[in-house]
Amino acid sequence: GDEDLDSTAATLPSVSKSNIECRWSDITSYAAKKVQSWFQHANGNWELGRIMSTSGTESVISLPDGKVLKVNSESLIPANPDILDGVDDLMQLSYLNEPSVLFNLQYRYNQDMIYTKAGPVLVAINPFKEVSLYGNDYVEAYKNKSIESPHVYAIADTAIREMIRDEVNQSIIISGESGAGKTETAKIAMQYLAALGGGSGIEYEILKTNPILEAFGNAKTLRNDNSSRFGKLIEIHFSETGKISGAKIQTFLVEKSRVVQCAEGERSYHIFYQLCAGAPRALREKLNLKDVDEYKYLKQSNCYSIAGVDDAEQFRIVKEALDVVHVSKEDQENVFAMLAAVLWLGNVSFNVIDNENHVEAVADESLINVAKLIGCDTSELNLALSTRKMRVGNDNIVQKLTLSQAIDTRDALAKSIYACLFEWLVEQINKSLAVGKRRTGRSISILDIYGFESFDRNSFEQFCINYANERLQQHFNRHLFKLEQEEYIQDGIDWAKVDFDDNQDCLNLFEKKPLGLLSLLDEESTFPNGSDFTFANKLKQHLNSNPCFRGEREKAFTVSHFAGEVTYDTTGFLEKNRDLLHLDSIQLLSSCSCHLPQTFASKMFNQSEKPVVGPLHKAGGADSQKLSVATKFKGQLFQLMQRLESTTPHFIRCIKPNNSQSPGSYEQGLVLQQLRCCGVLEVVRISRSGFPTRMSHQKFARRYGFLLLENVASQDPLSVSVAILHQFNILPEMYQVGYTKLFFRTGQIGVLEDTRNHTLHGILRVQSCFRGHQA
Ligand code: AOV
Ligand code: MG
Repeated sequence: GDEDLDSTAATLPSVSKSNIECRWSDITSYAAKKVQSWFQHANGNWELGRIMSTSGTESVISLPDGKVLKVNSESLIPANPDILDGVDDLMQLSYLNEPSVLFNLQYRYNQDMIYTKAGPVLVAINPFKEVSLYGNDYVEAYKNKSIESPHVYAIADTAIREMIRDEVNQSIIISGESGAGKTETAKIAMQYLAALGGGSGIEYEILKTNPILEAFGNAKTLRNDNSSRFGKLIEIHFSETGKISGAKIQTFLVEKSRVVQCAEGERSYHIFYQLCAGAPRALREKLNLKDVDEYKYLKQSNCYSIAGVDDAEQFRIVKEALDVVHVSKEDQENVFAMLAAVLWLGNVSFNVIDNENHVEAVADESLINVAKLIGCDTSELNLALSTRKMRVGNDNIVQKLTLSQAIDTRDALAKSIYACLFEWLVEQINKSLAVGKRRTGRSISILDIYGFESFDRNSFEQFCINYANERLQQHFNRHLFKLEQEEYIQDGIDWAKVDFDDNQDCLNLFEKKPLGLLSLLDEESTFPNGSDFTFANKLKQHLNSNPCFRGEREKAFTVSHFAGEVTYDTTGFLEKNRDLLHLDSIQLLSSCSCHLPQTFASKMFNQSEKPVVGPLHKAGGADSQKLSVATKFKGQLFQLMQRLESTTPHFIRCIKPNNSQSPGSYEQGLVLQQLRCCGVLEVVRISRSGFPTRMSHQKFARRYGFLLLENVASQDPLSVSVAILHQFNILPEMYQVGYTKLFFRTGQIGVLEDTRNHTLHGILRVQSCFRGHQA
């Protein structure tokens, strides 16, 4: 932030001509009375003040409440002139420092202008209330270009137009932290695409996937009442005439641990509560459904409802949506049976049967219900939950499980059933939305993926999520870098003068083979004796020299991400990465008489046959190992990046203005931290490291030409421009002269503008004096 002051200051003392020096001193005294500046309070908040005087390194500043403070001049950051208040593109600010950006966004937010551009990026600040910015009238207005202000609609509109004009696929990449508004933004974009590309009716189906996926993949968390617990890419296909012809959804890493465990005050997936509240009588009886508070999986977090949400009504909406995407009534009932089976599984309890703590399942209502719902005998279910078949030498033996092993087995089965159900649903939806034979290959993809996460305690989930964000950030950087580069090259500017930081080092830390985080994790996961502890030690041993890595005490390690340092606790890493479901459980599902468990079992079998590392794999048999979660995720991510690479991206960064999900509150510190994390300030930084202010030679000459001491009326705009630059002794590293434009570093134009204003004021004063004499 303080670079601005530095660069301004740098031009001041180097003026040599005495007549110009005189002007400069005028400016400083003028500035000393008038200049607005940002002052940071001890609590970190910024406030706009006026510099009263400056002497040496100290300045006196007056604040809006009348307080006058003596402060270190270096701590002050220049503010923009009032005329720039609330500009709709941050790039228009002559000072691009953090407080100026923060204030501009807040100024707009207070007037319900939640969208602002940061160059090519759209910033969206969650209003946490209904704002009247959407609907048919707005769609029409953006379509006809009768509104210019930044909006998701405008982004979606550009995407459609560029898709048709350039015949290139487009992507809308939405990021931001939990509760920032990604999912809502994605839906708003989908609405616009559906409105413009609708007609065939398929757009209606596409919109109906939202309530389904939200019911099965979203949950109430402490951060967001409707938090997506999976990443989603929806690819919407268009015909030559720009009409929607179909769509395809890909999901990433659904959080399955939530099915069996969730924190106090949070909920499991919405669909469980919806089913319990909304199932009609006949269905309730068939599935033996009880109220939510009778299920242990739902009871543990002490939270059953969401303010303002009617779960029974939502259930009706979900069923209707399932009809629309052609999931048959019979399949819907199968789905509900699986949900009930998961709930009942959580109630299955165990009795200790010997003094070695071995157990068997209690043959109560819950065990009977699970068996009935998935279609197996209670005795088979009991065996699958309380024993494990093992191969020792050439013998098959049956090992009894201890209480904690049995509970783990039960929970693993519940998690797997749910994850398979989710995957299966997405497949059904995709079948229904499938693009017909007449596909053109033109598409717009919308990515709604979990944002960077940094909590007090970070586990395997955050590790994967932040790795994904690191990849997306690189995509973001490289794209913006390329855009900038093209503009410089077009105007003949020396690109080498612009530095650019990449996050390749951090990505290498994750991806390098064999000594990267992911490889080492997989290696340790395949060792029978590997533990979270040995894993953490191995990381320290091999990666400590990596500047992006730091080993921590106990089982922790820290990664320097682009968005900040995150310390990960390796507890549970290996287990979550292996994600084993015992063969006994898979066999149980495959022997079930119901259709869905069988489908799930064959899915799991297929997955089990894939090797962790290609060539070492022995075909079939007991040696076959499942693809690790991290490796599978990395594969998905690479595929995603490849797909995105071939598209023209449009970036939307969602910002959460407060942590209480309440309207009207804008916490500066919170917003600032997100602006840094999601790369908005990075865009600004990239531009700042270049020459963000651009002005054509004509405009520059017109605006500042009158300040010249020599008469240059006869000269061409370029020569006039160069003469101005020389007269004001703007340092050569502060600007570049292009074929058509001048390129300036941040803040440079501000200096000239001050001079211009001052001179104009002077002229006005003289004129008014003159008029005074006349009168
Ligand atoms: P997220 O997708 O970014 O979080 P959501 O899109 O679910 O966040 O938004 C959270 C809540 O903010 C919504 O349920 C709305 O109440 C409100 N909201 C967001 N955008 C708008 C808007 N444009 N207008 C009105 N209200 C809005 V997470 O899925 O947790 O990362 O994993
Ligand atoms: Mg979401």
